[in-house]
Amino acid sequence: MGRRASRAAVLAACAIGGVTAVAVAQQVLVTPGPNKLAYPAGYDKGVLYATLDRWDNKQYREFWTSADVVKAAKEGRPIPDGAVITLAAYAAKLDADGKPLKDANGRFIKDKLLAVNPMMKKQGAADDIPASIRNGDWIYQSFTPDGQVNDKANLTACYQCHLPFAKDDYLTNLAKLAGKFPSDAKVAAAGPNDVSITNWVFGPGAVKITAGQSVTWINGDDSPHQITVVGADGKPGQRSELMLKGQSARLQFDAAGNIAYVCGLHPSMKGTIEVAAK
Ligand code: HEC
Ligand SMILES: [Cu+2]
Repeated sequence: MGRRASRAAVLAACAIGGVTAVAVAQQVLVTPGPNKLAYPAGYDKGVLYATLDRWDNKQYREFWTSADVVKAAKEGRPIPDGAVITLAAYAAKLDADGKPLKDANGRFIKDKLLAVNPMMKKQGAADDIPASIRNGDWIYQSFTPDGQVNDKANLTACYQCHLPFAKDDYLTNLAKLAGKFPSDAKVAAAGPNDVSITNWVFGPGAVKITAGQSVTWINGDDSPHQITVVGADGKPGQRSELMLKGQSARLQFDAAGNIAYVCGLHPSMKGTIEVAAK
């Protein structure tokens, strides 16, 4: 992960965790260490249960795990103890203008491996993780492509970003693992105050409403999104529900003013709302 990626992670951590989480990020160093979560050698001999084109950072990502984990998710059982899920992040191949190239199916084409980021569920392994950010029995680690621990990775952000997904065993996409993910979702904006999210972009990026009205966002992406209003002080304010593909969320705005918002999970996604007085 480059410097930009880790800065984004810190930002997201702020957006997700609120003020207390920011304090935690600065004071507590979470170091599960390579001895607890070693490089998941041979991860790419397991099950590739999902791939993802990340339009926001021009990455192509693969998600790997073992057959028993997929089976448990499909049968609606808890993720088994010892489960390892690995995210392999690749740079997408770009054209001369820096735009991602697409294959015959319109998907990104993978270029260089950038990072191998596993998470492991193991009883006892997370006992030294601060309670404010603990994700049950899960621990996280980040490795460089050559299998070394990436000591520049912000592991605290892993915990903070996955924390809101507690009801899905801290997985951002349990539905994908269970094979229940909608392959297609209708996201055409229905009302004047609707914003569709397509390819990590808010459309339209700017909406105008009158005080007391609400805005509805509809997620058409394979990744979850969460609207997070940026307060006047730059700190995260009002937040929406998490939206998986095909899901929507609504926020009401009662005070006149100009509002800036980001996606709490992908802080490079930005939009604005102009709220006129009634
Ligand atoms: C900015 C928020 C954020 C941070 C920080 C973050 N993740 Fe995630 N993670 C996500 C999202 C969103 C997904 C869904 C796929 C995507 O968008 O790439 C995901 C997916 C994953 C998955 C696939 C399993 C699943 O369904 O959740 C693994 C494994 C994973 N992340 C590991 C890590 C590790 C290890 C770190 C820290 C080095 C980390 N993540 C940091 C948001 C985050
Ligand atoms: Cu997002």
